[in-house]
This record gives sequence, C-alpha cells and structure tokens, in this order.
Amino acid sequence: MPTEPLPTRPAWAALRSHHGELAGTHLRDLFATDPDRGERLTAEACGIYLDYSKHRITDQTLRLLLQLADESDLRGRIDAMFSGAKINVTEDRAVLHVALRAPKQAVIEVDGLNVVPGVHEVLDRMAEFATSVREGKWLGHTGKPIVNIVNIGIGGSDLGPVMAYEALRHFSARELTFRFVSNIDGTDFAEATRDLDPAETLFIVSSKTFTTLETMTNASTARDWLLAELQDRSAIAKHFVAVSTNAEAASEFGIDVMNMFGFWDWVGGRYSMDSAIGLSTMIAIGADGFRDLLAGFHEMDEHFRTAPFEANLPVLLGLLTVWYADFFGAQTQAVLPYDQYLKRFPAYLQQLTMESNGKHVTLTGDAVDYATSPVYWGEPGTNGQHSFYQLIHQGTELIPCDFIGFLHSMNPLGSTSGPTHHDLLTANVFAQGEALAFGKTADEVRAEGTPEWLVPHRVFEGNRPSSTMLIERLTPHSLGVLIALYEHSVFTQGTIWTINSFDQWGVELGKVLAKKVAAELGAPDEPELGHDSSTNALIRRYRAARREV
Ligand code: G6Q
Repeated sequence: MPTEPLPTRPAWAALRSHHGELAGTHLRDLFATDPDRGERLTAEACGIYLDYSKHRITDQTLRLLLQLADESDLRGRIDAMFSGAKINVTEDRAVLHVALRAPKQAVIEVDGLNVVPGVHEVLDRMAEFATSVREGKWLGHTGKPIVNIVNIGIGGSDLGPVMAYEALRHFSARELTFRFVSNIDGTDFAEATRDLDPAETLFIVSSKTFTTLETMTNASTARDWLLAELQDRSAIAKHFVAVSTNAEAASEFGIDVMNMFGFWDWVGGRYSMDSAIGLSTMIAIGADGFRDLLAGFHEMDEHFRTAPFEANLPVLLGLLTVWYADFFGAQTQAVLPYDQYLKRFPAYLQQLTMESNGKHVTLTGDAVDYATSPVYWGEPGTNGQHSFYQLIHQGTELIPCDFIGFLHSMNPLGSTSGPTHHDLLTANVFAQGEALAFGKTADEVRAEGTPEWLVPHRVFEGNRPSSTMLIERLTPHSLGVLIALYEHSVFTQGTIWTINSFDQWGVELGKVLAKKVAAELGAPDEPELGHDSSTNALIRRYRAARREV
C-alpha cells in the first residue's frame, strides 16, 4: 500500500503542472507535429487493438502517469490481489475473481487453502446440469422437458448474466427461452412469465447471500406461480435451482441440495458473472462456450499481471480515466460499443465501475480531496449518434469516449456491390473518433459557403478525446477478454485513488430505510411517523391511496 496520500505523490504534482502546459494544445497540433502518433500510441494484447492516440496526452503525460502507477504501488497491489491477500479491508476478504478463471493446475490460496479445485468442481457440476437442460434431459415435474430458463437475481446476480446472454445470443441454444427477473416491481415478474408454461419452466435463484429483498420476493412469487399450476410442493425440486453461498437459506426455501451451485465470499457480486452466477450463460452457450469465456478472462488476467505497464491495456485505460477525471474535471465517461449484441454492456459497466470506485474515503478512512469514479454511460452505436452525440461533439462537457468496434460481424448482411451493413457501422466508429478529435474550424465551415451567422453553430471545436478498441469478432472468448479489461482498469483506477474498489457500503442506508418505510406503508393502524416532513407526507399520501383500493 502506498504510504503517501495521493496528492503528495511526486507524479501528482508533476501531472498538475504538466496539465497546465498541455491544456491549450489541440489534438490537431499533436498529430501535425507527430505524424506517427496514430500508429505509435497503440497497444495490442489478447486480441484487442487499442488506439489511444486520440487522447490529450504526450509521451511526457504517459511517463508521468506510469510514474504515478509506480508511486501508487500498482505492482504490489496486483500481486496482492492475485495471491489471495485480503485487500477488501472493510469486509476482511480476499478479492479473487481471477481464481474463477484460473486453469485447473493453478494454485491460489486463501488462508492457506488452495481454492482452485473447488472452483473446478463447481464448474463441472454446472456443466453436467447445463448439458442435461440443453439436451432436453432435465424434466419438469410433469415429465415435460424444460425449455424456459428464468434467472432471478439483482445487481451483480443479474447484470452480468443478462449482459452475457444478450452479448452471446449468436452462440445460444435458440430452442430455449431465457428471461431475467430483477426488479421488485411486480411488473418485471409478470411480464417475464406471462407466456410461459410452469411445467416447462426452470427458475435459477441467483443470490450470493440468499437474503436480498428483491430476489427473495421474486423467488417466492415464482414458487407461488409454479405451485398454483402444479399443485405439489415436490415440484420445487425440479423447477428451482439455487446459486448461492448460503446453502442453508436455499434449503429452507425448498431447493434440493443437489440443485445448488456454490461460490465463495471472495467473489464480489459485480465480479461474479464467471462464477456459478453464470449458470444461465452456461445453459445458453454450453459448457464449452463457457470455458471459452473463462479462457478469455484468464488471458487478460495474465496480461494484466505480467505485461509491462506501458504496454498493459487495463493499466493504460485506467490511467487515462484518472487523467481526465482528476486533471480535466471530466465527470463522465461514455462507453460506445458498435455492436448491437453489446446493448447491455454499458449497464453492466455502470455497476462494475461506479459501485467499485464511487467512493469518498481512502482505504484508511480519510476523506479524499480529489475526484474518484466518473459516471459511466452509453448506448450501442449507431443509435447513440442520433440521440446524445450532439452533446459530446458540441456541448460544454468534456466526455472521454471508449469506442468498441469489431472487424467482423456475426451477422454479415448487405449487398456485394456497395458497402455492407458492417462497413457502414465501422465507418461510423472511425468517423466519430475523427470528428471528435479534429472537429471543423470556422474557416472550414466558411469555405463550404455557410452564411456567417450560421458559422458558429456549425463549428466543431474538436480536441475531444477517445480510445478506439478493435476486436476480431464478438465471441465468448473475446467477451471474457473485454470484461476482464474493464475489471482491471477499475482496479488500476482504485489503486491510484487508494480506495477500496470491492465494498459497497453506499447501498446500505437506502435498504435499511426501505424496510422501515415498507412496514409503515402496510401498517394496519396509522403509524407514528418519525421521518422528515417530506418523507412523512409522501408516506401518508401513499397510505391514503392504498386505503382507497
Ligand atoms: C455487487 C453488489 C450487489 C449484489 C446484489 C445482489 O457487487 O454486492 O449488486 O450483487 O445486491 O446480492 P445477492 O447476490 O446477495 O442477492
């Protein structure tokens, strides 16, 4: 752990004054004075080509950011994570999602115990179960094969599975129907199940703790829905499986121990899609597909662990985020995948990045006096272009963008005579990065014959930074690589900011208050309300409406 607070590390002050010198420099100048920049400021690993030349950086910026990584003991922190040290200090836990994708022969110890054999034992059981569902051998209570799979979970037990299902639809068993229920809003469950036959439906209750209000409420509604049709409690064993660290609670719910898939307290919720929480993913893409996904994760883990920082993709991405958040005051970061299958990727990344690094105190509990995580947001291209890109191009906020593109489409469509769908999609990725970086000057606008009064409206100041990632094609393997890239970028950022990227105390207060309010909303007699006047009035208004019904 670095001993020096971040603002007193020498590279921090050097970056501050370097930023002052660089702030007035336009990307146009950086490219004009350095013609090789577009090929030089790139890195390639694990099948991802990263072009970071369109960032407001020079070689000196990079040197200083890398020095900051050293002064922040990034190397030591990486080694600590991979060796099973309890770096999640506020929960006294190891952080070992990397063990979930470690090969069988690897040895990673927590409290002197190698955790890798346990990981593979669960993977093997998952594979057996997933295969029997995929082959139509897992029969429901009435003897009909299961054809509908409904994952019930929320947060880390939902966002990964739903994102992976959408991302890998091309590889999924099309004869099976997958649904994901997360929200406590009854609409989510009702709409997900309205056209399903209970006799053909399997619920995967995914909850690390098996106590989460939303998931437990939805699971018991699912049990009622099933039993209303099948009328026999023994049906639960055929139609419910659990993914949890809490076998006792799952058993109490009525789920057979044989149908439980465990994981461990060293897997954080938002880092768990490659644990048994990925059971729905494995049923969709098959055990081999899931192993490809894990192999992709592992390849990026090894790159992160061993590559020199100047060629290390997650380190570079993480340092760039720090550069804009702390020196340019960028409050948001856009993630723009140019692939329709990645439509849930920004939502997944929002949890990964913001729940991890949206923190206001350091590891030792001191208040930070610098910005931590930016807000991550985005939509798949090209849809975003017809919506919010206006603000990215001409608004008053600086929004660094991550463009994610693929060399080949999984659905090549279009004529052979003209550009294909994929040519047009890819042309847009490249064009957006170019437009953001270089813009269009007033003289260029005038030269097009634009009347003077309209010129300012049509000027693009440019100098807006972006990374472009190019990947061969979207497969289970490349998805694993991409997710691990962001996981480790988050780790890099958290290390520089000296915060705990692995707890989430910020979600507690609302949960506790909601319990209290729920009791008040449903109380038979007028409860004594001890909240502020606003909350009290809202509760009274709701109770009045509830009485009318
Ligand atoms: C993730 C968080 C959180 C968690 C959900 C679901 O890192 O811890 O999003 O995944 O609250 O928790 P359970 O899996 O315990 O139901």
